[in-house]
Amino acid sequence: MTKEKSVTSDLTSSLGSFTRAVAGRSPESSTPMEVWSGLSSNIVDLIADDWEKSVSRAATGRQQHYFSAEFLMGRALLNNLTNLNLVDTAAKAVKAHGQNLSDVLEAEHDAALGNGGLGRLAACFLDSCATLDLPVTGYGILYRYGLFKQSFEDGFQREHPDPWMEEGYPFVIRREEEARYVKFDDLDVRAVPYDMPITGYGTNNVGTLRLWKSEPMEEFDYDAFNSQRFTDAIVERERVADLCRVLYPNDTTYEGKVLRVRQQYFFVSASLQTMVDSYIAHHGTDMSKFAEYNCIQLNDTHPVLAVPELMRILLDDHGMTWEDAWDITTKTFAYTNHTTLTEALETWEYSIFQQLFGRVLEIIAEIDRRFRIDMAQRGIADDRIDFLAPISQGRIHMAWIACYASFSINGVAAIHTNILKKDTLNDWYEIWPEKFNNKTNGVTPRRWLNQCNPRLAKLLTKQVGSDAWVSNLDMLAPLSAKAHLKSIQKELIKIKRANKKDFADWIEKRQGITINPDAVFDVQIKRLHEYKRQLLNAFYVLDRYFAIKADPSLDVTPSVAIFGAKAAPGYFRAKGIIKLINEIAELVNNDPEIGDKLKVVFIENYNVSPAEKVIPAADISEQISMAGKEASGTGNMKFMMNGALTLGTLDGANVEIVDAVGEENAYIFGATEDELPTIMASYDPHAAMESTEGLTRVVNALTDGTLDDNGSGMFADIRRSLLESGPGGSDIYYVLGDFASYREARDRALNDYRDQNEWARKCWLNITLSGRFSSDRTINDYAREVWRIEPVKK
Ligand code: 475
Repeated sequence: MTKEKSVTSDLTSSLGSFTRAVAGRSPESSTPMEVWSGLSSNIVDLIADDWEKSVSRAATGRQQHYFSAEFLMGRALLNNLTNLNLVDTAAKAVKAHGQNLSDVLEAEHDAALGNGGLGRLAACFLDSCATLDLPVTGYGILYRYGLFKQSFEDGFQREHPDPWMEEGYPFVIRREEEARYVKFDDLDVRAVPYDMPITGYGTNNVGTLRLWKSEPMEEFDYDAFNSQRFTDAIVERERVADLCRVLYPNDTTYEGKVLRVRQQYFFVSASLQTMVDSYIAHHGTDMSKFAEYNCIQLNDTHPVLAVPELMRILLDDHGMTWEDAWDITTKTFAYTNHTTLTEALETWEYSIFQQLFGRVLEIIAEIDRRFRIDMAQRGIADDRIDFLAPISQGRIHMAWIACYASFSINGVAAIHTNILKKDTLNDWYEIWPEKFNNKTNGVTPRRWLNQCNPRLAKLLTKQVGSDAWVSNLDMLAPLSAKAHLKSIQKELIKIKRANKKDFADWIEKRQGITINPDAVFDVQIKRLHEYKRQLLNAFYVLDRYFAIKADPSLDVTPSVAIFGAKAAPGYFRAKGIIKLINEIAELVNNDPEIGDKLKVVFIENYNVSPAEKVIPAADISEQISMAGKEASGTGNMKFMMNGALTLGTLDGANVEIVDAVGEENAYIFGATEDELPTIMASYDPHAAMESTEGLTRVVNALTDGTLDDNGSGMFADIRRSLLESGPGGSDIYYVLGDFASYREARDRALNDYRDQNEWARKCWLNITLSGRFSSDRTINDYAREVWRIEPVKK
């Protein structure tokens, strides 16, 4: 037998065994879900030994720990098969059992343990750390329900629970013996870790994501169960299970829920305990070198309770002095900020901390007391000290604790870091400029190119001469010189057309909408937020609709406006915008006079796996936030890698994308971040509307009967947000002001698309010049400049 044949037959036979064990019947008569479970278990079996070795190798030297309340992992099976180079073998093995690999892959639930950008970034980072052989472990929460499932009813968003693990999930392993106890003043819980292996590409190194689950201290409270209090005992058990039951569905907004702060303390306390225990096991009980061996990255402020918790452990469990403990703590933590929106700033009511963890609050109070003395000695004015103190106005300020205790503070794109320095965190920057640094985000080219776009991956591999670009994306740069070649352009056009056909088939099957693969696919996928300006996009579509209606002979480039977005369940206006887009879709898609000229698609229940379908099919990438508001964006990078052109403002990482490809290879519009303060000071949205041709007609459509919000008042609210003055109004995201410039840029892009070869040339430049947006580059920067860790030698 040749090697390949024997590998296939091995996997065929083991897949049979694993599936039988899971399903209790032959793989031939199992459901795709059962075969998925069998194959996934089989994969864990294949990586188990490498995983074990990687974990023990990492434990001896300096390690990095990534603390995050969110990890938006998506699906795992295909990712692991790709990393292990087993996709073809698995396809054959599955087929040998009368099943089909793509059905099996489609059976997998997304692990949606995150809201959006921040959570997905954490997932990309873990992929890069594993691929780069870096000793990094992720720590988070095993939410029983991931981000809600979205459905549309009459065009309104409805939320449903997402019990993603209920059918079993072989990629997390319960580590009973590693359980820890976490104490609250009113509740003690057991924290049980579930470890997920993170395979890397082209390496035997396997990283770990440790997700904590809360359980009752004792399996049964026998006294209670044996007495009249049986139901009370059950209720108590459930109170503990509640702790990690649900992921809070807010993106870039803060909600002061007691359960949320419990979740935060729960996972950081358990994680620190295992880190400290591992340190002692390898380096002894002298804690003085803790920060030499351990560094913790705080993914925004959600894990900031780790600061007082590490102090507590060092003071109370290890008898250290305050000065020594503080010295170690401030050498351990590094903090990443992900948003400058004020509504995201995490502050907690003092009384909540009093109720939950008195000792931690005592420590925060001592940090506060010493902070005030420290600042006074630096000659800082009293009112400024009070503003920056960990405790002020009866609240605990998590970002201030993070800034004070961390040795590194970073933003996630150049423009964002500059805004932190000059504005959001300016006071801190003036005291400690050396703490500040920029780490522009990146995305993993494994999932977001190699895996989701196999046709393009094949072309790149052919052009590079090997698949080495998959773990070194800069290798694509020299290929940019081929952009002018007709042969390259032709192949690229063919690939994009095939991807668009795949997406059209997928969406037709999923939602019953027919779209033409020859139309321009114009895509905006991201959380629904006013600052991201999906409304601007929707207004363009309406305006275009009216223009075609007014002149049916208008020569337009056929296009499909594709949206994907979830709104926070309590965010009324964002839900109104979802309803609006669905109503526009209803109007446009059912008008025979419009036909293929314009279509609107709203991808229901947008998540990681639908993103993997639509990104390779996109022609235009909508990145249209009000300048200064989007910290970075990471979708913009995924589109670029897959050969879509950016239609965007000079915001977040768009600035660096344009810097990489040149302004002539993107469509940039709108007011810039430095212009906006002056503009907004005298901005009159009414005047902007009236002076922009067609815009009044569009805005009126909200309330003149053209569109129906079923009496919800949502569309009147949207109109108010633009035209009324005062809070909640005044068009604070400058939608009407930027409309003319946006329309011009989008029209120009649609027109340029007609020259297919020229368009393909630009796409090729975007693809080949996307190297710096690989999360491998980002992680190498963190590893060298912040974490100071080295790849672990094998
Ligand atoms: C930015 N989430 C993107 C991305 O850096 C950026 C905040 C509070 C509570 C819950 N979730 C959040 C965020 O702030 C967030 O996702 N921010 C995003 O982080 C990665 O690319 O511009 O909006």
